[in-house]
This record gives sequence, C-alpha cells and structure tokens, in this order.
Amino acid sequence: MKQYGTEPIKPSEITPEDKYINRRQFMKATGIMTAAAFLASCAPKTPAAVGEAGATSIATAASDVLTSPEGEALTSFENIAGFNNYYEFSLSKDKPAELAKDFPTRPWTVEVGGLVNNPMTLDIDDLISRYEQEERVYRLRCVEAWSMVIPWTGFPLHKLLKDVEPMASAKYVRFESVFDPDNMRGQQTPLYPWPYTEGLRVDEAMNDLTLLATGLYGKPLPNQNGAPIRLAVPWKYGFKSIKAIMRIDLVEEQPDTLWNTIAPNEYGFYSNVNPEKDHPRWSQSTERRIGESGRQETLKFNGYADQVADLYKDMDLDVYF
Ligand SMILES: Nc1nc2c(c(=O)[nH]1)N[C@H]1C(S)=C(S)[C@@H](COP(=O)(O)O)O[C@H]1N2
Ligand SMILES: [Mo]
Repeated sequence: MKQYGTEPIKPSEITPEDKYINRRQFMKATGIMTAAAFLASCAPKTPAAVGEAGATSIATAASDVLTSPEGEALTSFENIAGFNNYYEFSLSKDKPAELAKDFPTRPWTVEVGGLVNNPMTLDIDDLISRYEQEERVYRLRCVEAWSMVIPWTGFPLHKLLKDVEPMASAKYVRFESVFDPDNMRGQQTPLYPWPYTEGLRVDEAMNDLTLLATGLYGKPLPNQNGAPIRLAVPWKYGFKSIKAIMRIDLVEEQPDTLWNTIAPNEYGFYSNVNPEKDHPRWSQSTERRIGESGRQETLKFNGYADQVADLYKDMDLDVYF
C-alpha cells in the first residue's frame, strides 16, 4: 500500500472509531485514503491514484461538514495549511505555505536532555515509530483572536518525558525550534531572538492534553504547520504551540520564551486562553473561526477547563496570565 510521506503508522489503523469523528464521513469528504479506508471502500482505484485524488478533494470539500467529537465543524485542510503564523518564514499568513515548501525536514534529530537521568537523541522517524500515533481533534485559539479546529496526529508529551526520567529538580520544560537561516529567510533578520523558544511548567507538560503533533488530517504535518514535529497545547494561545522542535530540555527555572521576551506585558509565560483578560490592544472575549462567518464567544481555557483548571487553582490568573 502507498504510504503518505514517511509516516510509518497509519492513524486509521490504530484509532478506535468511536473516539474520533465519524470516520466514513471524514474520509468521504476529505478524500483522505489510508490503507484501512481503501480496503473498506473497495474503491476501484490504485493506491497511487488515491493519493493524488486526496489532495484535490480536500480543497473542494467545503460543503461537507466534518465535525469534532464535540460537534464543532473541523477547519478545512486548505485553511489549516494555508493560513499560518510561522515567523521564521514570513509575517504574512498566506506566505509560509509557499516559502516552507522545500524546507528540509529530513534528516532531523530531536534531543531531549537537561535535568533528566536518561537523555535521548532520537531520529525523527524513530521517534514517530517509537510512540503510538493517535488522532486528536483540538481547538487552536491564536492570541490574535482567530481560531481553528484541527485533527492532529501525534502522541502525548508525557510518554516521552517519562522515558527520559526527569529529576526532581526539574520544574519546567523548555522547547527550542530549529535554527536554519539558510532555509528560513525570516531568520536572516535580527527582528526576533531566534531560535523560537517556548516553555511549560512540568505539570502542564505532563497533562494528557499536551500533544507532540506529527501530522494532521491523517497525513504528515505540512511544513508550514511545523513539520516534522510541533507542540499542540490546546488550552493556551497558539504561540505556545511551538513548531519544528529540535531540542527539549528539563530545567529548573522558568525558561525565556520568544513572545514573552519581546513583549512581557502582552504575552505572558502561561498564556492560558482567557476571555476575561483582554490583550492590552484588543479584546479576547470573542474569536473568529477561520472558514466560518461572524464571531463566537471565547471559552475559558479554550473549552478545556475540566482537564486543566486544577493546574492553576492556587494562582491569580490576572497576575499569571
Ligand atoms: N517556531 C514557531 N512556532 C510557532 C510560530 C512561529 O512563528 N514559529 N507561531 C505560533 C503561532 S502565533 C500560532 S497561532 C501557531 C500557528 O500554527 P499553525 O500555523 O499550524 O496554525 O503556531 C505557533 N508556533
Ligand atoms: Mo498565534
């Protein structure tokens, strides 16, 4: 069977049907054909032809409504892969798709170290096959007050952290993106403190929602979405979900992060989605869902309060924003 890109595990083969969106509807509307779907449909197509068809039918599937387990419409592949914040390539959201097209994501190694008993350096393909890849549909809420609903493929960060055995002194996790100015023209300017860095408290990093994403819509991650591996932390503003990760370190002190370093009064270290705490320059109470009309209410913790509110029960979220 044809496999997409280098992804060794086909998510459709490992995701229980009831845990995901209506898979048959999803496959029909997106044209994504994994091996299981191909067999199930008994379509008289060759696997090679299926891959081609997939790309076009995604773009034309706008009238089909695909929903998340919570019943929200998924953002189309076209919008997820065509409207990006990726400052290493461009400050314009329509440019990363084109500018990142040839960005080299192989070979790629991810180093996990710092305050751990068992540091690891893993080739990206070994990393992806080492951890079972799951599909999870998450909302993504950018601090700029737009949002999407994205069907990610990936695995929870806690699985990787458990394997490196954090020391008791480790209080935070620091993430670092690739530094590759030859291939990322945005990094040729000193406008931002490259490489992009982010951080989480260890208990946030261990929360089951915190995902290392390696794909979306059942396909390997498009370069513009942070290939080959990026974070998806759904209850925090989008900039916490760092792309193209090469280093993960367990550290004792709260790490410097790119946006918090540039404008600490506008972008907090925590950056939990909070409709009650406005950005100094705009309201955070509503958001625009990309691909939909009008605006909708922004939810506290982006709708994930049940899973994460306890992490902050002793904190003043006005101070620790
Ligand atoms: N390395 C890196 N990671 C990044 C960014 C970036 O510019 N560089 N942008 C962030 C912002 S502001 C958002 S909203 C999300 C956007 O992810 P998407 O383009 O996959 O929707 O990525 C985040 N991760
Ligand atoms: Mo963002």
